[in-house]
Amino acid sequence: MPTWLYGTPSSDCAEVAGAAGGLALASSSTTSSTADDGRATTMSIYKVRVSRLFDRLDTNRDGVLSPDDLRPTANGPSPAQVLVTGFLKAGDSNTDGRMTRDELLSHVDRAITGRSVGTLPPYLHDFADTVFRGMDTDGNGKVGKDEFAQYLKSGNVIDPGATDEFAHLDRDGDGSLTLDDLRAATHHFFTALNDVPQHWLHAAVSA
Ligand SMILES: [Ca+2]
Ligand SMILES: [Ca+2]
Ligand SMILES: [Ca+2]
Repeated sequence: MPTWLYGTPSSDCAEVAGAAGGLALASSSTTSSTADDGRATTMSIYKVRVSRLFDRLDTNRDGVLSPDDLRPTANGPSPAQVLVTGFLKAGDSNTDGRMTRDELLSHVDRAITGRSVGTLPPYLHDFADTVFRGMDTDGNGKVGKDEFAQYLKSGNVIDPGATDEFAHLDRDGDGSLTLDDLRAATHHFFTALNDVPQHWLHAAVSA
């Protein structure tokens, strides 16, 4: 029985895992659609998000995260490189250089769930920093709405309403995002038990 399923009768496990896999095939579907299948709700919403992230990062579709999923980049590590490298360093429990979905989900449970922003694993801060630098194209230390929209576009995120996430991420509502906003958004993505912005992160890992 996968360690990330708590209190679930073992007969449900395969179907819950199947629901997560199904999300991979319909990555543009909304989280709420999983509620159609009552069993899928036994997986916490943040794990559904992380499971989708796994599918996006597994670019060679072999069912594990490894260096083989990473494309070389010209200007320093990409957000996807920061994440996959961080996951492997911190959560590859059997140290075979590959991380399965279950290993990732149990790493999230062990090292991320229940932590504050300040005590997140350092690689998640590096991730937020890397995304922020990518968004702040004019380098003024803030991300404006146009920079945010351009970032989504460059990550091929064209879902209607994706740019509306800006208002949720801009916690003080002053029309620009700070690095702290991005760190908070990263924390929410991996821990929040409610629906939180995720298009920005999808753009980040496909850029
Ligand atoms: Ca892979
Ligand atoms: Ca800027
Ligand atoms: Ca702001």
